[in-house]
Amino acid sequence: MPRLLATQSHVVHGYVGNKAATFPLQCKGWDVDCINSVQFSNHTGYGMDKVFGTATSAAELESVFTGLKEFEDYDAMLSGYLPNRESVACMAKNHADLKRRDPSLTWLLDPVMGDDEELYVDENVIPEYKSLVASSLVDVITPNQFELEILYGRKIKSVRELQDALKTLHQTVPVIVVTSCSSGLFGNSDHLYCVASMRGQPASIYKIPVIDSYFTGVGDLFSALLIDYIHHKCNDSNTMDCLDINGVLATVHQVLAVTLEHSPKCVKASMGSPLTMKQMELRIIESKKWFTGKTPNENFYHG
Ligand code: PXL
Repeated sequence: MPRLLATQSHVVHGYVGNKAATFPLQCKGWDVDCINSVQFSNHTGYGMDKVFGTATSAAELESVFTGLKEFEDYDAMLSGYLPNRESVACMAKNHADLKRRDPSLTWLLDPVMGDDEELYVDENVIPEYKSLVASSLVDVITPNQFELEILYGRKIKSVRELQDALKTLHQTVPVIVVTSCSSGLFGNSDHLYCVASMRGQPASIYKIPVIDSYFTGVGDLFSALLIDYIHHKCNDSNTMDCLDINGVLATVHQVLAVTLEHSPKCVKASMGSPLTMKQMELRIIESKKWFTGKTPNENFYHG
């Protein structure tokens, strides 16, 4: 059974971070070890005054990593939301140590910093993620366009500039998936555009119809399914000859469809509204068949 270490949020109620990633990965046959970067009552979309709990301090994270030294036969590592510079630095040091000891391990870093021009972590995490991305240790990154621009150090206003950014970051990172690009880049706001790029190959664009609601944890589910896909792709055929993430996107899309099916009709979730947030929590358990069965065949490939 492949073993994965995941360092990201824990919410007691709902499905973001490790709560969104663990069950799908377990369904796919992974033994998942979770380090919780925070323990919150619920995700922050409920409203900042409705989030209770604490972030794990860097000293506490370090202590957990120390205890894990006994069991470090991981095949993959994943990280997501970490709230401050100290926690990012602690994850970076410990994940890097594991990767140096076993370079065959697949390392996916989601450089969670913000979206739509807004940072939602401390600004001083930026240099930590930049130096990690430059370390040549990370195999896969999954920034959104805003995060890609931060890592690249420049705004991206055209597909040409996007290609330049990917080329620059590919100097140190073999696989980059830009999870959502601004509609300005591809010119259609009814769709979300995702760009998957492997070093030395042309990037692929995927076009996904936007579901007009507010889902949280979708990126965490996506990165979990992506690391499963990439790990098997590399290990089953011993090489990564192409990167086709359609199956990953189609599975995420099915989870959103299941979530909508289970929500009261005519509810449109909005930030800061606890009732609608609760109704739109990802229906991870109800989506089990999409993690265990045949990959859905909806096609989002755009070119
Ligand atoms: O990636 C989603 C996420 C993770 N962790 C926490 C969050 C959210 C989204 O709101 O609040 C704590």
